[in-house]
Parts: sequence; structure tokens; C-alpha cells
Amino acid sequence: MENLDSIVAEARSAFASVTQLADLEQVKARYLGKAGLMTAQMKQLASLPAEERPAAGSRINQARDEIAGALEARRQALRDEALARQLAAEALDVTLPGRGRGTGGLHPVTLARSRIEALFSSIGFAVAEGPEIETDFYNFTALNIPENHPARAMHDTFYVDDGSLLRTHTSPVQIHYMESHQPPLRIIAPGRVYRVDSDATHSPMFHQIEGLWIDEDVSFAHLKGVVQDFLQQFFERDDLSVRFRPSFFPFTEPSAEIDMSWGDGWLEIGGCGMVHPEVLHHVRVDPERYQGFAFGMGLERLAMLRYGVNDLRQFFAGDLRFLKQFN
Ligand code: 2NL
Repeated sequence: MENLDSIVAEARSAFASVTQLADLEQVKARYLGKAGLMTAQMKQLASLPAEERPAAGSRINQARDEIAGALEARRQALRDEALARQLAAEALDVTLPGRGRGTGGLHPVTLARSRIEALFSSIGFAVAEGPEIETDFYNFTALNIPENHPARAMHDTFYVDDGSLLRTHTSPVQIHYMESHQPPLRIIAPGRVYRVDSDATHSPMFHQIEGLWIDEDVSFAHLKGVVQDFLQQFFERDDLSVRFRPSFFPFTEPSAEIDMSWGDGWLEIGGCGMVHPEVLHHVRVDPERYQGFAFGMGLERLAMLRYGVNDLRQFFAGDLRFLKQFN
């Protein structure tokens, strides 16, 4: 009985020296467990005279309550410390400025393409698309490009395998369209095209926009009007002049280069012509009843002029300092 006080004191200091909650439960067993010191004290009651037992039992209970109280106090203190440590480790300074949100933007070639699509849609042209991997027929034969034409040579065309190739223009889109739609038809065909050509002013992948209008009475005069209206709208310049310079393409007859006034000179901006009867034959359109015009322009060229870009390579470099200027 005399050592009850020293057991309580020892328990207090044992609890105090524990720093982990899990260890505390092991230390608890030494004092309050079934085989612990307090149980041993209770067992000793039996050896006391009956009249001393109630007082002694009460003192043991009191000591056990003190130990339980000290245990609970230490448990709570360790929990508080653990919570405080976690809070300190996970502390967020909500007064710091945010990281900000980067805003994406459209590539200038995409901006030019969207603008062109909107302008042609407004005068009734549909926008047509097609595969970038084509066959010899759709890229060349249907366009009246003969077997021995230089454009077919290996150095111009990327051949994939047995007869497949990367389209060198978007004309095959229009061939597909004419096969699946009856005239009258009005479409533009924008998209990627590929040519074996790479230097400061040529990229092996670039973009083209072609246009096609087929009906019973479509003339070269319509071609001139549509192209001039388009260029004036695209560049937002009513004073822009357009000039048609005689040229040759296998798929149009007659054919012309499209020049537009720029500063105090002329710039070549594309090619055009009346769709060759042989092309119409290939897609089973009767050239005696239907005819029409087609034109083609380079999208990068149009985008460079419209947005004041002086180096074609900027379009393909992916430099954010360049791209951000179009946001
Ligand atoms: C250019 C010249 C041109 C065409 C493209 C075309 C398409 C069909 C039939 C006839 Cl399906 N012609 N397209 C016609 C003339 C010129 O492009 O300088 N492009 C950048």
C-alpha cells in the first residue's frame, strides 16, 4: 500500500516520456493491464484483514483513477501535438497570389482558315474535307495530270506504299465531292497538303484552300467576281485590285494566275481556271451541260499577308512568343 504513491508517480513520468500514441498503449499495460501493477495491488487486498480492506480498496481505486486520468491527459496531449504538426506541415498561405491560368489561342493559319470559311459560307459555299492519304487516281489521274507530268515525280510527292501518297493539293477533296454530289455545287476545300520541298520559303507540310463552283452557266466572269470579292473582304480593303494572268494547269482550261495589288506592286496569290472537261468526265459530270471554275491558294501566304508575318518558318516553329501575339 505504501508504494501506491510511487506507482502513481512512476506512471506519470512513464507517460510523460512517451512521444508516440502507439507506445502509450504499451506503457499503459504495465500499470492498468490485467497483468499490471494495479491488478497486483488489488490481489494483495485478499491478504489484508477484512476490516482494512474497504479503506485499502478505496485507496487503490483512487490511485488507479489517477493513473487513468494521467494516461488520458497524455493521450490527449499527444493527439493535440500530432494535429498541430499536421496543420503546420499542410499549412497553406491563402494570401499568396494564384498561379494564374494560361489562355490558349488559335494558330494564325487556323485564324485565316476560319475567316475564309466564314466568308465563303456567307455566299453559299459548303466546306468539304477529305483524307490526307490519297491514291494516284484522286490526286493526279482524275485531275488530268498525265502519267509523265513532273508533279508526279518522286521529288515532289511523298509516296507512302503501293499506290498511296500524301495529297499534294486539296483537289482530291473536290473530286470525291463531285463523285457523291450532283451539280449545282459550291464548295471550298481547306486542309493540309504535302510536297517534298523544304527551305526558308517552303515547308513539306503546308495548307491550301481550293474553291469549286459547278453549275449550268458558271463563267470566268463569276470566277473573277468571287475571287475579287473574297480577297477584298479577307484583307478588308475595298481598293484591292485583282489581276488574272494567263497560265496553265492540266485541270483547268483556260487557266490563270491570280495577282492582287499590294503596296505599289502586284503579288501572286494563287491560281484558277475553268474546270477542264476531262476532269468532269472522270467524275461523270456532263461537260456539255455543266461547267464551272476552280481556284487554289496557299493558306500560309494569305495568313502572312493578313497578319504581317515575314517568315514562313514561324508558323511551324511552335514558339509561344510568336503564337501569343495572335491571342
Ligand atoms: C494554286 C493553283 C489551282 C485548282 C487549283 C482545281 C480543282 C478541281 C478541278 C480543277 Cl477538282 N481545278 N483546282 C484549279 C486551278 C488552280 O491551284 O496556285 N494553288 C496554290
